[in-house]
Amino acid sequence: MANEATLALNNYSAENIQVLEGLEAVRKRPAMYIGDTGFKGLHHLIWEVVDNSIDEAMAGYCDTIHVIIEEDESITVRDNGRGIPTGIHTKEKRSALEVVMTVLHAGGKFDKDTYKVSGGLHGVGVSCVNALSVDLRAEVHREGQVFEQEYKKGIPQYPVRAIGDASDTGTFIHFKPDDSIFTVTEFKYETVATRLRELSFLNKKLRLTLTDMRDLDDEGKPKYDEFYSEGGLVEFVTYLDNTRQPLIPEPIHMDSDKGAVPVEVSMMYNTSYSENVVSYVNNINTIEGGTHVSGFRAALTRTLKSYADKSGILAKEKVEVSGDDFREGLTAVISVKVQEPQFEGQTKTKLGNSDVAGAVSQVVSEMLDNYLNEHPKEARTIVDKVLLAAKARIAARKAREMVQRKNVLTGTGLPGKLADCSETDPKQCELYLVEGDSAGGTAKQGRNRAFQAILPLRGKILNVEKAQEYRIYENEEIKNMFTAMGVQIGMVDDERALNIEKLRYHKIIIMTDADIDGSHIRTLILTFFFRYMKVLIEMGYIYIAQPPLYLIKKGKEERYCWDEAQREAAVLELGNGREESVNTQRYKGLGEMNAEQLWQTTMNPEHRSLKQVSIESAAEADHLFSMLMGDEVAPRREFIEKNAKYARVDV
Ligand code: 0RA
Repeated sequence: MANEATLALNNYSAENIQVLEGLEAVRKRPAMYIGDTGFKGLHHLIWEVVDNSIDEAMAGYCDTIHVIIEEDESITVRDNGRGIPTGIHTKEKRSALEVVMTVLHAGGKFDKDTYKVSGGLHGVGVSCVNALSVDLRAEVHREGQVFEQEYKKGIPQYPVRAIGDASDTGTFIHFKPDDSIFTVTEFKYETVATRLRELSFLNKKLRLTLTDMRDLDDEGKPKYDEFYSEGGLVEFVTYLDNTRQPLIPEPIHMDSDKGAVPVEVSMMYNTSYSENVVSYVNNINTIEGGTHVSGFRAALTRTLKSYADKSGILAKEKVEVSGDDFREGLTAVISVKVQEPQFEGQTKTKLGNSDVAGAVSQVVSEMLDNYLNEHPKEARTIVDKVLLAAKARIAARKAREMVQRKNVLTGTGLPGKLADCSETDPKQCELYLVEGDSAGGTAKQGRNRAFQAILPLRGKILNVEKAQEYRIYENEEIKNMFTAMGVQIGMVDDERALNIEKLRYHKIIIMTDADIDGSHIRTLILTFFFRYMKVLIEMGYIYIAQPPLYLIKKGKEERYCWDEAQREAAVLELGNGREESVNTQRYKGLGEMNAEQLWQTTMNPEHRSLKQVSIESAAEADHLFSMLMGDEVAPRREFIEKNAKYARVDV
């Protein structure tokens, strides 16, 4: 880098020194700009480039965006917008294209009229992608001509040049991430597809395509998907709820771009007990919610309550209805566009702008009130559901108070089954959630008691997808998890919130058998974390232990293997490739290992491999869990059949 920078400096003017310093800052501290240099950061490069095209689409000039994963793990993004301007930028004295590609945050600066609101979570612009790519080529079709410029690690290789005629307009960016910066270099099709699907719902009538040149079929055709939504958020909630039973025939849609903040909300009621509100600011998923979600909730409660009051239903029933009750069985998508979003919270995905609450609340109050008045039958169904929820909630509160009071009475409040560790700094502490008392016993013997705690879970834990909230407080295994972890569910501003101030472990490791039952139990536990402790997943505290699948032995030599490739390598090494000359043990359960083996293979931080659970897309995860654990059998069967050969579900 230093060499290239000096070389290029010779023929660059003073302004460009700043540019090089900017690009160098990105290369020195990439994580500051794109979050991390692993899987997430790598994919962030695509989002950053696609975001620029989405801006062009939101401005009304682009209706198609193509994304191609090339065979060599480089990426092409192409749109049919106006094309990045190529003329000389008056202040910078060089092509605007070069400025956009090399100056941090230069994205749409010189076009005040462009309504620039998109931008990835970090919103750093395409120049960061350029700085972190060994090669990048930009091609612009504009004003009848084709222009191009190429860069290496962000440094232009020649001035922008015209190379031919064009009859269309658009921007084409092809980049190859620098593998000396990224620890992961392989793009994952499903991750890109999920995000493009989400973007198509959030930006109706925009066509997004994905092509994977690494994955050709028998006829040489690459894997391909097209994402297009005519109805936008209405189709999004319908998609999210397609595994649940609807309570009303159609989603309720609310939309307004009259005010300072464009607001779009689509909501549906189903017969389940869970609340699923997915929210976005400038196409970014706000996992922790924020002012737009508060505004929505306030308006929902106020409007439904006032309708129920007016219709006299509430007076008849003597239950005290709270905000939560209006959201049982609710699936909603909220999308707002905010000029200068402020993100706060534990994971910087909580909208802080206070004026947005009022804007959302106004739109929702007005349009929901209209809906209720025009649809008396549906309105009645919703209010009845709310009343049922209120009654169940009162039962839940009693159950919850019982649990929490009991903890106070027993002093430390720790469950008897927990074998705690001696270390008290949560950052150093690990909690293993282990399937079954017998494996739990082995883990207790094998662990390092200084920093590893063991909580055995007996058999199947409650399926929270099908249970009302109060039932989780009656479930022994779930209660034990709450108390062992030191977290509590309480109400903050009329919202159910998880208090993690006293969280006792920063690694919570799910350890189950490597068979069907084990994977079912793992999914049950993950569903519980997803529905009730999502923030722990978001903080990166939840892990899955990876016990080995095989032990290959010959004489005194032993090799543990975690996959088929390792098994073959071990057979080659110990048995010269002959299966019959080695002893192969296939581990089905943790119980087949003794304490020492379990420690060496699965618990010892020096040898073990842990899989960190992350939520790539909250909407997609909701869809997955409701399908895997919900009532409808058909979609689940279809999913399992489709994914059978992978026999693994990534969440
Ligand atoms: C600045 C100004 C204009 C368009 C763009 C940027 C633009 C950027 C990107 C990035 C990817 N695709 C893009 N398409 C357009 C407007 C220029 C005009 O007035 O014609």
